[in-house]
Amino acid sequence: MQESVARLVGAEVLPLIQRCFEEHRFPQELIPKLASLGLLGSSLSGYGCAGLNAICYGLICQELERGDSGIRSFVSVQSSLCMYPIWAFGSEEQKNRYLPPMARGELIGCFGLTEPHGGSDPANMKTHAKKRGGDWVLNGSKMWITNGSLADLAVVWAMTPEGIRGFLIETGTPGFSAPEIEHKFSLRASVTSALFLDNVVVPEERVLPGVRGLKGPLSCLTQARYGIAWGVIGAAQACLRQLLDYTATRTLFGRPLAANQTIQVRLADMARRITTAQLLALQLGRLKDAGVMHPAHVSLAKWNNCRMALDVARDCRDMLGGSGISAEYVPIRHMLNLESVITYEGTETIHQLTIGRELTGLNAF
Ligand code: TGC
Ligand code: FAD
Repeated sequence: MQESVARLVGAEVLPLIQRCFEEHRFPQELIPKLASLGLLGSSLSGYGCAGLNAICYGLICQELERGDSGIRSFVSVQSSLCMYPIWAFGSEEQKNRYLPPMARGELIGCFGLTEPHGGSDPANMKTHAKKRGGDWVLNGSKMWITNGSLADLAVVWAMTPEGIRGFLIETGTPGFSAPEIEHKFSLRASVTSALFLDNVVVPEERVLPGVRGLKGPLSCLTQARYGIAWGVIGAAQACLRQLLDYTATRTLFGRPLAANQTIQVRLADMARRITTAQLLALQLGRLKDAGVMHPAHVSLAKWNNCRMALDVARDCRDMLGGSGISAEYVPIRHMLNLESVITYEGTETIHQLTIGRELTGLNAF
């Protein structure tokens, strides 16, 4: 699976991604190719999904993010944030209606949790749903939503008198709009949007029956954060790979840059950090496959591996000198993307405080 995805990234992603990043465009033409390899909902079983184990899913994320974080984001959101809650908490009718076309890439999802007033504290949710006869009426807004403007289906979390619940909103529903957020300096090859809900009517059969409360969206985040912990390794690998070529061929002071001790120390340190991040992700995958992975394990890996990848990308950018600011070289694109990746799915501080709470038993949020 890893080799198949690596081939796809080499043949289909790398030739166009720099241009997409510059043009602020998500390459939608890749969706059928991602789907035909079974990469959408790959770790779910049944309903046209591939049923792969957690380590396979991780390796898929790693290879995709070697191409660009935006491509891995697309797959994460479709698989872990949209298909997973339908698979885990949906009715049979909802699963049959949505999962097979989502696995085929014919129906695209987005996940609306974050709100404009503060994404780190989703318990303080303002978007609300009120019962009207057999329907729900939703009002509110969501911010920074990946895939928002290209989605056919939005999984929106809203406060109800019964606590937070998940609503499946087909995006043509009157009162729903999803304008794209422009002028981003990060994840430019990914669609990010706001969602507005103005008296959106959702029938009861489009509410996820299997979960109530914040643990619904947080369980989805656990799945997606797991994929990120693997994915960022690919971004760091791509930076180091290019730096090895560059430092081998650039001659300064009469010798290859790579022949300097301080350069070799920095390269070696990157290999150390990438390898330990990969071992952490591998062990996390083993725990997940054994059914004993805890959200705090995921926080540790998301924090460590995003920090590792961002530091590696920045250091690679530096060792490329002036060339490091050019889009011709991958580190600056990965570095800019990783500024989002370290923020979304729980900022670094959120994951540090999660581990702090686990260690001390005291809630510092
Ligand atoms: P807290 O009291 O800790 O928990 C409430 C309930 O949820 C359960 N729980 C979890 N369940 C599953 N997975 C997890 N990771 C869980 N964490 C907590 C918990 O057991 C409890 O259940 P119950 O039955 O007792 O009710 O809640 P809190 O309000 O104290 O919040 C804790 C905190 C700060 C960690 C949480 O709010 C948080 O994670 N904040 C960060 C929000 C975040 O990450 N947002 C991401 C939005 S989506 C996104 O960024 C997508 S980007 C995708 C892409 O493009 O790739
Ligand atoms: P805030 O929560 O306002 O945080 C601001 C700062 O305060 C951060 O540094 C944070 O670490 C710090 N902070 C917060 N609380 C504390 C505390 N208790 N102690 C100390 N410091 C604290 N969301 C979705 O729902 N769906 C998506 O698909 C999605 N995609 C995204 C794509 C992109 C490109 C980006 C950038 C974001 C996306 N998000 C999405 C939103 C993302 O999850 C949030 O940006 C993130 O959770 C942080 O929320 P915030 O931006 O409101 O920052």
